[in-house]
Amino acid sequence: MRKIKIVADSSSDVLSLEYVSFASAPLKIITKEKEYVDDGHLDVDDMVNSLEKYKGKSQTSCPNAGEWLAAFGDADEVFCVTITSGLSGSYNAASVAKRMYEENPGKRVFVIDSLSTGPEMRLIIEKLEEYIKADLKFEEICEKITDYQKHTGLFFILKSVKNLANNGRISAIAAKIISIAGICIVGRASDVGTLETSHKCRGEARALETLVAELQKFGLRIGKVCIGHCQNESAATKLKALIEEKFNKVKIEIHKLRGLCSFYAERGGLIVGFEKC
Ligand code: X90
Repeated sequence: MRKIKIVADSSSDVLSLEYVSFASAPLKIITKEKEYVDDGHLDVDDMVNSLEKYKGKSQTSCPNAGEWLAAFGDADEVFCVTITSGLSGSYNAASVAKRMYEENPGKRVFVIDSLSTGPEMRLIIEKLEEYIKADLKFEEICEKITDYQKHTGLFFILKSVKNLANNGRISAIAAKIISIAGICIVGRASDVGTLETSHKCRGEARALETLVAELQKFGLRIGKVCIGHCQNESAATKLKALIEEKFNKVKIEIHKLRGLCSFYAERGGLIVGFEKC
């Protein structure tokens, strides 16, 4: 029996799977006072609340090659999903780990640069699980998942981009615009895996409507939507209702963002992965 495993960094918000062996390689959120490891033990709400009071510098770090290797365990075939290489070194580190791991005879690793994060990674992981359950061959899964990625996308609504700006992941100008109280930014993961901000909306209700219109414009029709939120269950529920009103065949799932995504999306933020035609 070949041992198959899905592995992802913790930006995927996935901690375990029902049918397939899974491991999460944690990113870390680091302040001068504390290091938060984004694993199953992290109290995300407590971290978000403490970081809001904390005035010093904070940063994040991705898993290194050794940590990725540990996550691969002893599997024969590994499907490894990373946060976008456009914003993180996670993909590079996983690629180094792949080369090392494949020096062992019979071991194979397919590293997938999600060009995205959170909920879109979850869609990719769930699709991999489906393929593995259907007993597809390694090569076939690699091909199919590469194609599936062309049919998924990611949007977000952010109320603050302080942590993104402080860590150089968004321009200082964009950060200034959004710092005006009550402004929400609606944007998406670009085709090269960077943040593309497209709308500034006054108030959450407008932002939600804008997001639904964008989802439609970018090809949401049927299929799955995955909504991750940082302490904003009410907006996630409203968004679900708005989407259901427009698209009656869409299957929507809501979850709480874990540590890495919560750090960057900040309180009130929503990240939405979707399948497009
Ligand atoms: O390597 C590291 O330290 C991790 C760096 C991650 C940087 C950005 C994470 C963004 C998360 C923000 C909204 C979604 C944006 C998607 C863009 C591709 C959440």
